[in-house]
Amino acid sequence: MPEQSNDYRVVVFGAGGVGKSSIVLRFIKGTFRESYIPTIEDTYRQVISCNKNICTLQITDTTGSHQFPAMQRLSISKGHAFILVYSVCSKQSLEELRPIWAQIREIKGQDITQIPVMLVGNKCDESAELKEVTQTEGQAEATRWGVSFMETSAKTNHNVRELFQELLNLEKSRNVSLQFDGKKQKKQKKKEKKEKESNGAVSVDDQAGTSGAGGKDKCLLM
Ligand SMILES: Nc1nc2c(ncn2[C@@H]2O[C@H](COP(=O)(O)OP(=O)(O)OP(=O)(O)O)[C@@H](O)[C@H]2O)c(=O)[nH]1
Ligand SMILES: [Mg+2]
Repeated sequence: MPEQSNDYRVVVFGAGGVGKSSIVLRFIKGTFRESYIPTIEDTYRQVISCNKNICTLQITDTTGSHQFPAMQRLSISKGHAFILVYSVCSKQSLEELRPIWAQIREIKGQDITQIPVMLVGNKCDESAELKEVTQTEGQAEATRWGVSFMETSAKTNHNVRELFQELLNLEKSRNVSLQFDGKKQKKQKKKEKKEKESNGAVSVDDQAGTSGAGGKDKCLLM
């Protein structure tokens, strides 16, 4: 298959049950489910802006428990940016990310600080007595690894959009940004759209949505 240079590919890695799918579904669809359905592999697409042009943000939600080494290597080779998720309630889930981080470094063959990589401590809504990794410990590990860090909660929607925005901000080789409507921003975006249309710009419906990605979001073409 020919390389689609218009795609910006983000890969989400982490142990089983840490909340990878929950983060992605919260971001793409704005939903959260309490029940746990392990993932084989899902890909979601969202229209974003790249160098002031339309671009597809492709998010690959990987399996936490049945990752084939060859699949993992392929995902890393093809990926432009990486989200490494652990659960703040499991120190082991943080430790399990280390080999993936090392493999990203090895496969990309460049200074890891040049690649957008975010270490994410999910489930930060959980009560203090259940937590095994403090924010300070997570941040310290990220600093050692030379990557960025954030705590999130897919459940309460804490830092989820910020995570993707921040990840795109880390991209140095092109100017990628989220441009789709959040509910809160709808009015504002409508206003912007009107203004842009009157200036001759175009608005594009979200064409994406494999695996159930909702089709309501919009992206403004500059
Ligand atoms: N309290 C809390 N629970 C969460 C959060 N995110 C996910 N969960 C729960 O954790 C469980 C696992 O979530 P998933 O998103 O399926 O985990 P996953 O990392 O995709 O798991 P695999 O697909 O097996 O690798 C589910 O029961 C979710 O409801 C969170 O932020 N807070
Ligand atoms: Mg999953």
